[in-house]
Amino acid sequence: MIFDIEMISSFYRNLPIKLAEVRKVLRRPLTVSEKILYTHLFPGNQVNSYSRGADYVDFAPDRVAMQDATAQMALLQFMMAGKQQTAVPSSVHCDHLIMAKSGAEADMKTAFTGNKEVYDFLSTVCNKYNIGFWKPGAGIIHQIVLENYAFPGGMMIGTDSHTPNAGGLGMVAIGVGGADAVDVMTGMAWELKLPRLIGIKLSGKLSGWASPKDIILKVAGMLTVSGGTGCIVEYFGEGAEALSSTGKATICNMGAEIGATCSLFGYDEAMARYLSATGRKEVAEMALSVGEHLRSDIEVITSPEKFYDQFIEINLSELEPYINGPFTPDLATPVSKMKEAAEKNGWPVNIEVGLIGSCTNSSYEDISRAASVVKNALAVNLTAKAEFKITPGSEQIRNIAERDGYLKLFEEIGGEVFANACGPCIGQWDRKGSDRNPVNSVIHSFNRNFAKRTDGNPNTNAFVASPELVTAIVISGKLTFNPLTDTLVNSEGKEVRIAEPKGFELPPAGFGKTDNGFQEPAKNGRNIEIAIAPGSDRLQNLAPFAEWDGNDYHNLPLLIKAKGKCTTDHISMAGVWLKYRGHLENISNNYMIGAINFFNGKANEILNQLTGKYDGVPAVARAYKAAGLGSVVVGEENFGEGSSREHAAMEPRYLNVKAVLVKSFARIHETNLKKQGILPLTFADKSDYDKIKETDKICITGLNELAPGKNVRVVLQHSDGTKDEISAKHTYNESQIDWFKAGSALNLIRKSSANKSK
Ligand code: MIC
Ligand code: SF4
Repeated sequence: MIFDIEMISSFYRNLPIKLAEVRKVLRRPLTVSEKILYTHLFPGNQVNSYSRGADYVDFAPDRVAMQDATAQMALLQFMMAGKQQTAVPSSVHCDHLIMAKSGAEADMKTAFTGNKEVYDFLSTVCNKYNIGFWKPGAGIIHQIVLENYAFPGGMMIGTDSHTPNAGGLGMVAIGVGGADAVDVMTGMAWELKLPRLIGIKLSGKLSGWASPKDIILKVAGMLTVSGGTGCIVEYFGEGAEALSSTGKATICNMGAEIGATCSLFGYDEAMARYLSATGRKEVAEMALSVGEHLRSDIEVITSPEKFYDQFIEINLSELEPYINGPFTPDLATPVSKMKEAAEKNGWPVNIEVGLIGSCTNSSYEDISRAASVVKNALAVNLTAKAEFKITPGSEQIRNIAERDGYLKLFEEIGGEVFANACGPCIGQWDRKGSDRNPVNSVIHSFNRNFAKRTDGNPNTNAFVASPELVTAIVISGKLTFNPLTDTLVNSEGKEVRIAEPKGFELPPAGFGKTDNGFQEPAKNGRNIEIAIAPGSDRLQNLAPFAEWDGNDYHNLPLLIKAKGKCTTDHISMAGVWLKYRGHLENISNNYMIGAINFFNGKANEILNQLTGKYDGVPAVARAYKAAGLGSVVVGEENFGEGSSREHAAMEPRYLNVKAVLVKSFARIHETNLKKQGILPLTFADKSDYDKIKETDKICITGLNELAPGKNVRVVLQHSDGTKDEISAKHTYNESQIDWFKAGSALNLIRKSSANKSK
């Protein structure tokens, strides 16, 4: 069955007509993402030559995807909007809440019992509102979307930052917070500042140990974790066309690690092959019939510097495998330089565990190449020195990996297969003995490696590499092993080498048939009741946030001045906290507990200005709230980098934080704050960060005159009676200012639904 085939065919039918309209106005060659964006303008919006990086534009995405950890809050908000069903095809995927501990079977059982209440809630909401529900065990959201829903030229949003994975099938797919998903599911326009464009030409051809993963690891090293902020990254060139569709998806997936809005490739034969192999030949044919509209115009390809805001070229023939990390995905080290880098930085070189799979690298190609490394190693009598874990991205992939003997090969070197879920990628890996572990290293083919993200242990140094390199490193046991040049000693004491990996782009015996774990929504969900057990500690109905009272903010105590990297994992930790993702009050107890207090260098220990004592961040915020006080959070660069989780914005809202003032924001987090009614401000002069003192009371004035492009006045009242007056920037446009005034974006939607039903 092809999902939503009518929507897809109507899109392809209308594409040439819509694009002709766009061309009449723009009158210049277009890149592929411009074609997709301009043909997805919200109905009624005129085609204009919008300015990239400046104009906010209203879009109408084709679909929405949500994963269980973010869907709870998204759907709790959607339920408040008063609609009978979602306006566009939407889906929910149960993947994040499954822990990795004792292998797939046992872990699935634990998940079903432990998360029953949440799964029941999600499946009932899906039934009621016509949303596709993918049961636990079906697979990880991005892999399922690629296998079933993505189509070239389409546009989707997803409540997960790695939604851009679908760029591997030529889709503009963007990670957002739940409130954005609510916009689209309620049929409202979805607004985005028109991204700037980065063009990356891939010339040459990959060979040997180099893989698509190494392309994005290199790009992350070049552009850093914030280099893609506000940009769409487009890949093209002969090297791009030679990549499999799933390899392209890996690259797009990890574009989230450079902060990119999304990444994508133009439609090509590799995509057609993948669509056909996954049962969507009809989609491939339709796409082919309008192929020229699903790629950049030839002028763009031949003179990219003229059309992109930034242009980079990478020669794949010279590309070395990379290992990125620890603690940040942009610290890129080519494998040949690892010995030097590890020594210089004191990274522990003994690898304890290697993990492959996840939403990033679970393709048949990845699995078959990793398996060939095992086979080559076994052939020369090598055994594995480190533990090996495999997290398949979907049941479909797990099933054929088993059928084709790959899982057996992995088991031969001690590999253990986890559930088709996020587990070890999101701090949900209950690694045996990890709490007692001193500084140690693990390596994986996932995408993120922030502190605590794999096993919850801050001492674990996590490195990121391709699945084939992870496998070779597992066999050698050393981070510094370079399979291109190094030998290993085998069980007979001989020096041997591991031959280079070989794999299959697509399964020669096809994808096969399996129970894919899909639950079709009820035909008519009107009478379905959604019950949340009173007193539940997992789920809680939301109450609307209060409207802004029209007054400036005066004397707000500083809550925390965060120092250094402050990702969404620092703001609202995952791991054990995932279980409260549907309960705002409970999850607010993790607010900023990972952030480092500038004044004492400690996590979760800040001054309570009311008592003069130190306490945890949530406790102090609650104390201010109880005393009727708002508060202010201060931070540094790329604040809120990482996940799309809007809990990172709803928690401070719930705890009465009024403004977050930082040097710069990550895109999704900034929007999430705006949507929930918190002021996201940036220092006009970044050095003003230094003026913030621990006992400051902060005033933010001129809020009644809040206007696009106009700075806000912030007064820091220091406890010694002196003052500093500084200026802060914001990126609100007119309609977003209304979100602030209404108390949240959702309050506005509710008002308009209520007016319509009157
Ligand atoms: C992640 O990779 O960080 C997550 C967990 O998938 C998040 C979503 C979440 O926090 O639920 C993301 O990337 O958006
Ligand atoms: Fe899941 Fe990890 Fe992928 Fe996020 S990055 S969707 S946690 S597998």
